Amino acid sequence: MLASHLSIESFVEAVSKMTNPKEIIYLNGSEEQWMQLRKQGCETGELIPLNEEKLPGCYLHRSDPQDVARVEERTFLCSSREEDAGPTNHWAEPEAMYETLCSIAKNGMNGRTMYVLPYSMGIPGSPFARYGVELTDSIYVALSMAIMTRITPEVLSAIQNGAPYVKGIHCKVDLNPENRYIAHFPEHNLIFSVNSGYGGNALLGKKCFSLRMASCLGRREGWMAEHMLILGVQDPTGAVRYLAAAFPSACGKTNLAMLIPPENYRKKGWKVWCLGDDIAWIRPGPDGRLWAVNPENGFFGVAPGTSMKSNPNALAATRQGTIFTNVVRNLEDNTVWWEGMNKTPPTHAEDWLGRPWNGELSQEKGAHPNSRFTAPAKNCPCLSPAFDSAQGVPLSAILFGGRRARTAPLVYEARSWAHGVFIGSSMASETTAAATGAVGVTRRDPMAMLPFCGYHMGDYLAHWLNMGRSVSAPPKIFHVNWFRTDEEGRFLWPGFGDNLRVLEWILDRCDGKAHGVETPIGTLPSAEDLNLEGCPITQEALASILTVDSQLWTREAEQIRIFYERFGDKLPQALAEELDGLEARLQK
Ligand code: OXD
Ligand code: MN
Repeated sequence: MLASHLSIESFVEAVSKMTNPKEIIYLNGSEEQWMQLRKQGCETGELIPLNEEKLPGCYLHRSDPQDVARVEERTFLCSSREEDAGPTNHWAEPEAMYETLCSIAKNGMNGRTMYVLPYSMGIPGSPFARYGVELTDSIYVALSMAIMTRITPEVLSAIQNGAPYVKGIHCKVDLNPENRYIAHFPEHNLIFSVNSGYGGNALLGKKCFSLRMASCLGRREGWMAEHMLILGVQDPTGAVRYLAAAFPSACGKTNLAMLIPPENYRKKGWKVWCLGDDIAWIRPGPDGRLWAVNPENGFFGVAPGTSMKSNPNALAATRQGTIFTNVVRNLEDNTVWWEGMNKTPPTHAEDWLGRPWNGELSQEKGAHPNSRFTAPAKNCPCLSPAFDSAQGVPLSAILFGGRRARTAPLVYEARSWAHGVFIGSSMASETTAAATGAVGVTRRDPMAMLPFCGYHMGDYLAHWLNMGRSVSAPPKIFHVNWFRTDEEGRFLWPGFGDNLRVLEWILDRCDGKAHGVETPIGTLPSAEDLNLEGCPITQEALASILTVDSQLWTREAEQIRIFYERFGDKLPQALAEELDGLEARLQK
């Protein structure tokens, strides 16, 4: 398996020898096979069918209670040289890790079926597309991959005819957290995941392939794999411009990607089109711009907080053909519920663990904070007509952002591409429930890729600088923060649809039309530069989120300097200079 290319038959044979499944089934994407799998999933209890009228084709899945999020501590990069994994990844020597995993996976599929999933990330046959084969013993994983990727007979024949593919082994074994490993072997084209069934650890096309392995491929081949949403903003003239945005997990990528414009914007004809909510593959186009596609085919979204108010498009996307994981089951009508869906929790229900749950009276949350929906992209009412475009969409702007209660203002524009890379490299956010570990701790998360970069972060930042230099019309870079709070912890900016006001300023800046105020950290709008007609915000709150506090920023710069020390001599000189420049401007 450590050979970089194996025929699919040899791969399947080697894994089946090791894991010893009772049978092997190739999945070719036919509806008949999916139906059969859903039926079996219901028989084994992996899936609970939901109300066919209200939620046609939808199922509830309950994961093992100890297997509910990505496990960064147990995620490894197995490059032959430790320095290629860098200081922000856990490294393991490939041969030794491979042996460990083989011994854990030995007979690990005993009594279960091994499913062979040949899938494409991106439109099969397009220049962006890359193929993978996941071997899994989980029906839930197979059906989720059916939603999240493109599985067609053509992909299998291309692979059988020698097209390169990433090998993926996923084996639940006995879900023992002590023996859980998510391991990547970039030089061997292999992902090996054992003892987890959670999406981010087990749907190997997602984080493992489309970010960790793809970031390595992109570096070699001159493109980028990023943790970004992609959206199109249509203005009243009908012109659509595209933006990509990197925010850490559970910081509102899905909400921004599916934004509904405020009423006054809607009346004028503004529309927002969703192309993706989590991953962007970005390449230089022949016109000197950067072009992006979403390699996925569905949304693996965080359920809590998704409501008719916060994101009606996401809610609509979950109304059919969706798998819900670890949400509340409403026993009155066999539908689902989660915190933040509405103010009327069901009173006759089961919580995410399947225990009886009485919404109003219960002290405990009904849905797990990282409960999820896996929904087909085609269900989304605002899915962009360009979603299936083989060459992707040209980017006008790239946004970085996170949850920052204090330091970062609502929005600011980078002075140059290199300064933008500096902003992305030093972005920080308060942690969420999407990964195990403490929630609410501020951590630096360059380009929101800290858990997902498949090689040395210093080399990754150098790749970013090179990509900007390689095109004549790179997108402009901005930083946004929807999460500023007051002393009592209340959000100052209304967020959601009102974020379009910020996007409008950003796009006008890209066109050289909008005014901005230069500050030491970049260019900010003044209150008059934003269209605030009908926006529920006070002048005082607005002034606060459009202010750069030099004291906080001086501390921020000190912290960035400490963070940068981790990269040693791999830190690109241009970024060290950007940091010096920021400090000098702050001192002036
Ligand atoms: C995700 C994540 O699931 O970032 O998208 O954790
Ligand atoms: Mn993500």
